[in-house]
Amino acid sequence: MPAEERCLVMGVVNVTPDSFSDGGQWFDEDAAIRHGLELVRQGADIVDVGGESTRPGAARVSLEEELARVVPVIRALDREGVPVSVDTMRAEVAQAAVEAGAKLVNDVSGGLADHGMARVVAAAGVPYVVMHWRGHSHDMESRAVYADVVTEVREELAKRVDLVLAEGVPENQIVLDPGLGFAKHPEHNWSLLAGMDRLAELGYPLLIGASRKRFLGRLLPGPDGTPRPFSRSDDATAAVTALAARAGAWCVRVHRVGPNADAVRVAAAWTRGGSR
Ligand code: PMM
Repeated sequence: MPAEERCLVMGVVNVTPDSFSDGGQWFDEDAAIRHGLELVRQGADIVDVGGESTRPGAARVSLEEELARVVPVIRALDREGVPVSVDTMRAEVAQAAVEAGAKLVNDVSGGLADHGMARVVAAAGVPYVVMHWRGHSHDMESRAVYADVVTEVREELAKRVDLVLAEGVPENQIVLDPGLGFAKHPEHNWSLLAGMDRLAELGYPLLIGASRKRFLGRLLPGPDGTPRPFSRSDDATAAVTALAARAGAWCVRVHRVGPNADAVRVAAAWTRGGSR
């Protein structure tokens, strides 16, 4: 991926009834399209359209249902000139999404859920986000066992990269993602953020998806110890964005674009030591 002047902002449109923070809000096709356009107005560089919830414990949707949710939204946003990515673990969905205009494939399973994915991405010639993943949502909690999370995530990502390269995806199309919250407990997520430089040593751009995740709410409990709800963790998300951008992240994936678009600009000015 080309080096960008600043960290990119990927805005999320979950066309699902059950995603963790925005499930049901953009399930209707027109609402999803309007929301994608609004995210661009707020400063999103890319809009990530997904049709399958990956919240812990979520059941899978059928291929037909996933296609019906994402393809019309991607086609409509592409017609409006919006750069769209598709958030899917299925090669057939990635293929249909690219045909509908998607410019990037974001695969939370890093190719593990569907072994045909890398080949589809290679043929499509689009960037491929390979996320660290250990299993589907219904049992990912049991897989959150690490002796040294940064070393293990790094090694497992490096193995995924080898396989993806062997399937023909060019090196310069690969983006890596530590997969915050996916088979990770809060302490694992913080270790991975603190260890971003060790992940960057693999030599690929990094995407960070911390937005509204539970580990932020757990860090900021109310006076009675109850974790803060995701609906009030957008400020914490923007703080992670500023720090991740300053640490060299290529892109952040966020639900509320405005404050995060500001945060990446602040980080860029800080890094440059100037506003231009
Ligand atoms: N997180 C979610 C969905 N897709 N994609 C990438 N690359 N990285 C992530 O961390 C990620 C993702 C889950 O978030 P949501 O369901 O709350 O949008």
